[in-house]
Amino acid sequence: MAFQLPDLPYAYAALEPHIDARTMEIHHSKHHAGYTNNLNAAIKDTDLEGKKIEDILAHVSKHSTAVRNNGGGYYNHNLYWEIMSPDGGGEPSERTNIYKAIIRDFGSFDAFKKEFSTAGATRFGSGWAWLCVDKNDHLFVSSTPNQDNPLMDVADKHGTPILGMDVWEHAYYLNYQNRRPDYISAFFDVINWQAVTERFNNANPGASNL
Ligand code: MN3
Repeated sequence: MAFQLPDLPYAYAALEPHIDARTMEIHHSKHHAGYTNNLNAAIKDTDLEGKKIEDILAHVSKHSTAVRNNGGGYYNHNLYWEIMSPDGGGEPSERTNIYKAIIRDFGSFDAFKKEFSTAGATRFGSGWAWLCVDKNDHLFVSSTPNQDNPLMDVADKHGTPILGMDVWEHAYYLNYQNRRPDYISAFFDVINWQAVTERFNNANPGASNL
């Protein structure tokens, strides 16, 4: 079974005015579709066919550059669409495990927001900023170049990503041109904290003890 481009969980225009419909349409129907098709082509008739994307990424150093770039692009965008919502933004509810963990590991929501925003703003060229769960069930912020991510064995910091922000120019240039910080600010207005806390709970067996 080849990897499938997922439908967006909302309309292309749903995240306006924060992220414009044309950017969303090109990003999903051209860029994400391209990564999906190129990943399928790269693994066709190899022993990677039929494997879970997480398992492919965990050993990506053994595979081709095409698998690394397109496998990362496929996974990263699946996550990106899911952790945004037209009903998103603000801060997670104080009752949620993700809120409690952010306070525990960053001190305050604002401190987390600053670290995550800086990770995205200072990523040179194209890449991603991440909020991840490490093997000790603690949160950390990191950033990766190109379509790498923290699941990959080539990543500087390993963890399970639960929030990812695309800072490639294709994610914002039509509306924000070179103003990446304005896009980062707008991204915080569409974060689906319910989806992030669900990912946190799934990544972190100890979440119920918070
Ligand atoms: Mn992208």
